[in-house]
Amino acid sequence: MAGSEDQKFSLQEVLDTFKLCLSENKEVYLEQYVAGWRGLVKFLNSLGSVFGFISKDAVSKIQILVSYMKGENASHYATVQSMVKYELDNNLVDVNKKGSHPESGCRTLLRLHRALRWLELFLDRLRTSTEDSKTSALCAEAYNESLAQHHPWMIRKAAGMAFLVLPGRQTFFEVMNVGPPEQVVAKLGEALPLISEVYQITEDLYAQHNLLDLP
Ligand code: 1PZ
Repeated sequence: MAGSEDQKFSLQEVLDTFKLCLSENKEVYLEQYVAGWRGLVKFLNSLGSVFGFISKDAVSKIQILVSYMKGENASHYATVQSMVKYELDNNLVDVNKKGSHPESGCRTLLRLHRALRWLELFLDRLRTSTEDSKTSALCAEAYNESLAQHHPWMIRKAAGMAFLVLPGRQTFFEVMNVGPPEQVVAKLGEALPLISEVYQITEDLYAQHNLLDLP
């Protein structure tokens, strides 16, 4: 199948990009962060079109960030830290309610950041799950503990319905393209601390600047 190779998800690939996310002084590189999300979107797309409305939103947020990273102020969009500083110093963020900067880098990244928490919780549940665990239940639990708290009723409903058609644990592990279940579990154990660290650094930065509730 022509072109199928570049669409193929590999957990290893995502793991690698999150590994490359952190600079020596623990800044988060936007390019790698976005690359990590691209990999996750690939994975989501491989699960079926029911998840299209989710991956579309993620893609549009990725595109907003990429347009800043490639725009005239690209140099300020090298890391999450430099982006936050630049946008705040130049009043480019709608802080309390939507105004003239509805698509700031800060608020856009915050949406992905919140989704990263879901990912962390979900992957950890998968890692510790047993053969008879239901991926839909693991996913819903992780969602309710994280992203759902930021979503209105309609989206929670739609997400809940999408979760029901998630493939079972075995298929899920196969799509990850890592090898036998033990290897998937090991790989997840490797990936999780990296994802957690990136999450925590971003969370602390946003908290420090009071950015955790950006509209
Ligand atoms: C493997 C199963 C995948 C389940 C993914 C769980 C997340 C469900 C999220 C449902 C999002 C629905 C679409 C749109 C939501 C937007 O309203 C919000 C807020 O953005 P705003 O409206 O303020 O601009 N968008 C988000 O919360 C970002 C959601 C990104 C989700 C990416 C999931 C990637 C999954 C990777 C799979 C391994």
